Amino acid sequence: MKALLLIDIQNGFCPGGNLAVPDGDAVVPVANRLIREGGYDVVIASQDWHPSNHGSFASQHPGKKAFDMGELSGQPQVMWPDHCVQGTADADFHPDLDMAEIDHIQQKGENPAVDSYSAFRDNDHAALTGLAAYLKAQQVNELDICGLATDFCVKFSALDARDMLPDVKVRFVSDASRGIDPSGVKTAIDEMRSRGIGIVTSDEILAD
Ligand code: VGL
Ligand code: ZN
Repeated sequence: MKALLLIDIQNGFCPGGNLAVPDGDAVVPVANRLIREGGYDVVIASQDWHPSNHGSFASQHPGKKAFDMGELSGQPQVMWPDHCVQGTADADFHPDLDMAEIDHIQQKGENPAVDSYSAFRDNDHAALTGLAAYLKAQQVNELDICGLATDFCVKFSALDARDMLPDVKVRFVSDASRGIDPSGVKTAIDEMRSRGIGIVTSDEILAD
């Protein structure tokens, strides 16, 4: 079974959002083409879903400002602007994303004490979201991953898919993804490639 995993295509990561990724909304039409014409059996969307006191927010750390480095759950942590707070428009999926075709929504980042870049587990690897079990139950053996942001949630989700689902062929769809920092994007793609993740474009997928 072939699955498509759309990472965090939410208002918060698009222009006008609280943690806008440059050109983030450009992934929406590409994601919609993949959803409608990519031949997937299962389509999953992850949703960054933070309580308003989430520990990744600079606002929770006196003296810190957004994009400073700090610490959370004993690990170095980027201090993010408040973003994707549960129940706010910032946390909603982009209004043009074709949600009718989404089979499963995987929320993440609900524990205020730890961040969760990956759709599979928290950054400290202590708690699982349940997504790996869901994909196993669906007998998924091919997983394409794309969305926002390449250098954070997309990369960590792809690397966790590689680690947690060793029998699944994992690919990153580059033109259906955008990143926060250009040099971080390059490093992320190199890291994914070196870990056995395929790097493909939507045209290659749609031509199959
Ligand atoms: C993300 C930073 C904080 C992402 C989520 O979706 O890449 N990045 N929360
Ligand atoms: Zn977040």
